[in-house]
Amino acid sequence: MSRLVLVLGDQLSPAMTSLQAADKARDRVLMVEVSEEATYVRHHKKKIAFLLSAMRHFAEELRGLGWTVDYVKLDDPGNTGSFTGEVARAVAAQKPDSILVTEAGEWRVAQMFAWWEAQFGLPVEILPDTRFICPLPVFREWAEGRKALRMEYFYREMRRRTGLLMEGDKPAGGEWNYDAENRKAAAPDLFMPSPPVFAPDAITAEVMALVAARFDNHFGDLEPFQFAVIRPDAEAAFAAFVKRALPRFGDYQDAMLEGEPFLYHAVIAQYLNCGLLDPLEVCRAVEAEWQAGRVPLNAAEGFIRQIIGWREYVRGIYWLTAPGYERRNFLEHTRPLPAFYWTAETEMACVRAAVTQTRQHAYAHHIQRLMVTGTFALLAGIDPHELHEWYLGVYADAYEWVELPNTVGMSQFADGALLASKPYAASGAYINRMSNYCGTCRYDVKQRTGPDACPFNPLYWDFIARHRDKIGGNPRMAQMVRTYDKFADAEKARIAASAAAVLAKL
Ligand code: FAD
Ligand code: DLZ
Ligand code: SF4
Repeated sequence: MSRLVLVLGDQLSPAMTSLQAADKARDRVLMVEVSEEATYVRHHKKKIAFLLSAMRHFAEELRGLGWTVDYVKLDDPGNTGSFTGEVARAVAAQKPDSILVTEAGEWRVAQMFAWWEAQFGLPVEILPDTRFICPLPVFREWAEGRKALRMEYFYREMRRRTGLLMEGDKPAGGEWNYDAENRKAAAPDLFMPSPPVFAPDAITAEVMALVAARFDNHFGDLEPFQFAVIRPDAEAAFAAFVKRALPRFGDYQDAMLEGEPFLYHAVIAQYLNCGLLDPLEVCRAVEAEWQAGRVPLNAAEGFIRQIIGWREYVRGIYWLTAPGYERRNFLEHTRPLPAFYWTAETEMACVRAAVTQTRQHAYAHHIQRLMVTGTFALLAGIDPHELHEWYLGVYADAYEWVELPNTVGMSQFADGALLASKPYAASGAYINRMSNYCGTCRYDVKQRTGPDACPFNPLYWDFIARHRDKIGGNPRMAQMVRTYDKFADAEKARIAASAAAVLAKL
C-alpha cells in the first residue's frame, strides 16, 4: 500500500501529523507550487518568494531525512495551477491507494479536501494540526454557551493547559496579565535591535527571478530579501530577538517610531505560520529566559500571551465562524479601499509610514496594523471585506485563519462585538501619544476640525455620531457618545463638514 502525502506551503515541519503518520519506505510526499495560491488574493511579491523558497528548502530537508519527495515548481510544464489539479495529476501518475494530509489552515482549502474522496475515488485521511496548542474541539467546548468570547479567559485556560508561567495553579507573579506595564512610547534615541538579515542563496535567487517574472503586477518590493527560509536561520532570528529585543518587548509593544519598522517586535509570525518555528517551543524558550532572570515578567508574559492567547484564540474564532465571517459588516461600511493603501501617497505621516514599510518589508507591527491602517479604515467606513483582502495579501505572515478575525473582528468591529469588546476607534491623540509621526506630519493633531486638522479627529467624532445607535449601548463607548452630545451644534456641524471633506478626498 502506498500513500500520497500532500504537504502544503504552510506545513513546513517534519513534525506535521501527516509526515508522522506516513512511512518513508512506501509513501511519497507531494509538494506543489500553484499559481492559484499566489493569486486568490494577490500576495505581496516578497511573501510569495519567501514561501516558495521555504518550500523548496523544506523539500530538500525532507529528502535529507530519507523521504521521496515529488516537487512541482510553478513553471514546470503541465502545472495546472491548483492544489486539486496537481493532486489529480499525481494520483493519475502514481496510482496511490490513499491520500494523507494534515488539515488545512484555511476553510477555502479544507473545502477542496472535502471533495477529493468523491473526485479521485480514494480514501482521504485528514489529520489534526497539532502545531496548535488548543485542539479545535476543545475551543468549541470552551466557546459553547458563552455570551462573549473574551480572549483573556481563554488565555488563562491555555496557561493552565501548558503550565507556562504558572506557579502551581496560580499565575507567576500573582497576575495573569501585565499589559498595564506595556504601554511606553518609544524614544528615538533608544537602541533599536534589527532582525538579522539572511542573504538569498541560489534557491531563493531562482525563486525571486520567477516571482519577478510571474507576479510583476503584484504589490510590494521583492528586494532586499532578508527573510530566513530554512529552520536553523528562523531559529537564529528568534534567538537574536530573545537576546536583543525580548527584555524590552513588553515595555514598547505599542510604540511606533518613524524609520523603525521593527522596534522590539519578534518578526517571527511568518516563520510560526508556515512551520519553520514551533509556537510552544518559542514560548518555552521565553519562559526559560524569565526563569534565568534575563527577562522581566511583563515581557515574557506579554510575549507568551500573544502566542498561546491571541494566536490560538483567533484560530478558534476562525473555525467557529467559518464560512461567512469574511462577509460580516455590522457597521454597514461600503466605501472602497483608498488608493493610498497601495501607493502610500498620502499626507498622513502615520499611514504613509505603515504602508511604505509594508511595501518594503511585507511587515508592519501590530499597533500599526490595528491603530493606523485599521483605525483609519474603521473611521472612514471602508468595506471590511476589501480591507480583509488587503491585509491577507500584503503581509508575509498572513493566512486567513489568523488575519480574518484580526481584521473583521478586532480591527473593524464588523462581527458586532463577538471578538472585541469595543471598536478600536481613536482620534489622532492615540497615535500622537504612542509615536513620533505627528511631529513631522502636514496635519495638526491638536485641531479637531478644519483643513489642517488631523483627519483622524473629525472622522473619529463623525464615527461616534454616525454609529451612536449601534455602539452607544456599549458601556465603553457611552462616555464618548455623551461627550459628543455636549458639543455645540456649530461644532457638530464643523465636525460633519470636516469629516465629509476628508472622505471626499479619498
Ligand atoms: P510580535 O509583536 O513580536 O508578537 C509575537 C507573536 O505573537 C507574533 O509573531 C504572532 O505569532 C503572535 N501574535 C501577536 N499578536 C497576535 C494577534 N493579534 N493574533 C495572532 N497572533 C498574534 N498576525 C499574523 O500572524 N498573520 C496575520 O495575517 C495577521 N493579520 C493581522 C491583521 C490585523 C488587522 C491586525 C490588527 C493584526 C494582525 N495580526 C496578524 C496580528 C499581529 O499584528 C502579527 O502577528 C504581528 O504583527 C506579527 O509580527 P511579530 O512577529 O513581530 O509579532
Ligand atoms: C501562500 C501560498 C502561496 C503564495 N503559494 C503556495 C504554493 O504554491 N503552494 C502551497 O502549497 N502553498 C502556498 N501558499 C500557502 C497556502 O495558501 C496555504 O497552505 C493554504 O492556504 C492553507 O492554509
Ligand atoms: Fe497621523 Fe494625524 Fe498624527 Fe498626521 S497628525 S501622523 S494623520 S495621527
